[in-house]
Amino acid sequence: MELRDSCIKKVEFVKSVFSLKDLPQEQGPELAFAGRSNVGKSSLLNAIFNRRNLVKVSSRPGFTQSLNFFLINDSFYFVDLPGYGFAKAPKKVIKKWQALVEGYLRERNALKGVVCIFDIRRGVDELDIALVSFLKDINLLPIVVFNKIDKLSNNKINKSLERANILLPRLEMAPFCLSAKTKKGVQNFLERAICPFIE
Ligand SMILES: Nc1nc2c(ncn2[C@@H]2O[C@H](COP(=O)(O)OP(=O)(O)O)[C@@H](O)[C@H]2O)c(=O)[nH]1
Ligand SMILES: [Mg+2]
Repeated sequence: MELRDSCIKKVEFVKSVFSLKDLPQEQGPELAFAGRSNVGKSSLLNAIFNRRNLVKVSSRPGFTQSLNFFLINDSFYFVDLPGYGFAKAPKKVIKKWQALVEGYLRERNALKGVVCIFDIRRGVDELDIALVSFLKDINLLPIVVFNKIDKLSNNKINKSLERANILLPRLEMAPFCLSAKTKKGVQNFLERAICPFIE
């Protein structure tokens, strides 16, 4: 599928990885996508892939524990990380999530940045802040995205953003506000955050 007006010309789902030993061989610069379950991570990936349902969108948060690898333009991976912060997840599930995601983030040399997706209505909480801080600690670039702006007025979006800016550690790249649903802000995010990274 050729995408028009996008640096993403070709997308191919490669594999789901449940264990670090099954990681695919490293390609060009890799970008991962992280966020709390239900923030719209899969929806955002579909939006930037310009595909309706390549990435499964769930109405209910699941306990999916895999890293999902998408090969872009035959040359690098985008990686959909399992969502974090299930209130009801068993301790064993959380431990496994941590080992898989933390191991991947720490050890993957091709990985250059992590898109951190938050819900503009909720702002950021301690888990979100811990994620961004951890990425900075291990020298990965956090790219912060606030999704679901279609749910708030501009005034409320600005207030939520101001508060998040105070709570988050200093960012090299200003946060992006967008809606994976209406696609507002997606083109800007693609052009400023994604395309420079892969070109
Ligand atoms: N209103 C609104 N709903 C969204 C947006 N993005 C995702 N959703 C909805 O949020 C729910 C979770 O989306 P999904 O992409 O599966 O989230 P994930 O768990 O982070 O991968 C689904 O019902 C989506 O339709 C958005 O920008 N605006
Ligand atoms: Mg998802």
